[in-house]
Amino acid sequence: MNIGIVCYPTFGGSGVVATELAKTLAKNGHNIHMLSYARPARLDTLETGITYHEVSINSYPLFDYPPYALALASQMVNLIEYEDLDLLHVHYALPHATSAYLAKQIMRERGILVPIITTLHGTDITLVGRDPSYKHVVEFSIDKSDGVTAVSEYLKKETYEHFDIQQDIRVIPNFIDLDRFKKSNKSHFKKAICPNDEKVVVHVSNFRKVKRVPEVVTVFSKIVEAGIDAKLLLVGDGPDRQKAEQQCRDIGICDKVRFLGKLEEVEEVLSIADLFLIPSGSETFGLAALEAMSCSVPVISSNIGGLPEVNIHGQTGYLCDLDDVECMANYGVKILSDEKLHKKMADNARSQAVRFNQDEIVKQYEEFYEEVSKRLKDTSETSTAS
Ligand code: GMT
Repeated sequence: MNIGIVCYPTFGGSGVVATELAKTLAKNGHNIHMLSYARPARLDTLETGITYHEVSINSYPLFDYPPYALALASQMVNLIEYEDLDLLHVHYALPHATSAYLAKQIMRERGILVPIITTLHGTDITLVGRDPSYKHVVEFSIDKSDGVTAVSEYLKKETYEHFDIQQDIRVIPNFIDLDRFKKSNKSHFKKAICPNDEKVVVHVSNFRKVKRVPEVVTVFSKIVEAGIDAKLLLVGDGPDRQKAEQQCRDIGICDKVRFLGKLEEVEEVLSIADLFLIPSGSETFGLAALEAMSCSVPVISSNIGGLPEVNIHGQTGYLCDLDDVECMANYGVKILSDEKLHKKMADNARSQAVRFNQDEIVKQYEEFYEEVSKRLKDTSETSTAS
């Protein structure tokens, strides 16, 4: 199939999922056209089977806010027409589903019918999408998509609860490349970071408030206070970094905490990790937790959103109530001080990650593409005949 994939390019969930999906679809023989306002972080320049198209937005003195959604729709029209797209798959509803709806209507006027699939990821439903300034348009655009997927059962439920949507939402969970994200021997790296064989606690995020990075530091300091000799590696960057740095100075644990910044090869850090912390205040899936689990790292997370669908309490790690740092620290100490328990949870974490095997989940997308395309074709033939 000729498939258009639209996403945000930044580090972070939906862009990563869209890009990994594009790569696997290309590997499976599809012809992929990716559309974004910048090259997606995980998309290499010479990726076989994928052509990258950039949305260009012309500014004009009248535009305090350049109309990105319109530029995107126009570029979608170009792709559908000149690249002969069979289907357009947009990731994150806002404004991608709206631009896609507009592009589809323009193409319909020209006698071409292209199915639109929207994948809901996170704050497009749980936060910004339901803001009164966007809600009506988001609701309408999702409902007008020909197929809608959500990355977890939780997100599907949230969508129905907060939007008046008649569409059937298919849950297709996020997935993981098990060959890339697996524990590998990084003893030189471990030795450099932990010369005294300290335990390694890791957190990976974009350091937005919702990720609760200061809580990660608090939990870690409590683990150390309880007598565990450990180091904390923080991967990523964002608004809460300075706050977390100051907190380390205040508590006096700077020598135990390393801020590694944004990294491409997260799996190298995860390979030396003994524990992963993700105390987020909102998380529809928690791709970062899945990446850790795939590298055989037990996870301690908050018990919110889609996290319980990924991290299984008492098996792959532990879940604690939101903001319960005592609970997270106690479980941290428990895992890090009991080798047998750690080994069992590490093995379980990898087995659980196997359930999200990239090849299997991408197959679900391909089947959904076929199903939605057929449904749209059948409906349009019926309405033409009557
Ligand atoms: O919605 C966001 O805040 C960012 C979002 C994204 O689209 O980059 O992340 C969401 O999508 C990821 C991929 O599906 C999920 O793994 C994350 O849990 C989810 N983030 C939130 O719900 C905060």
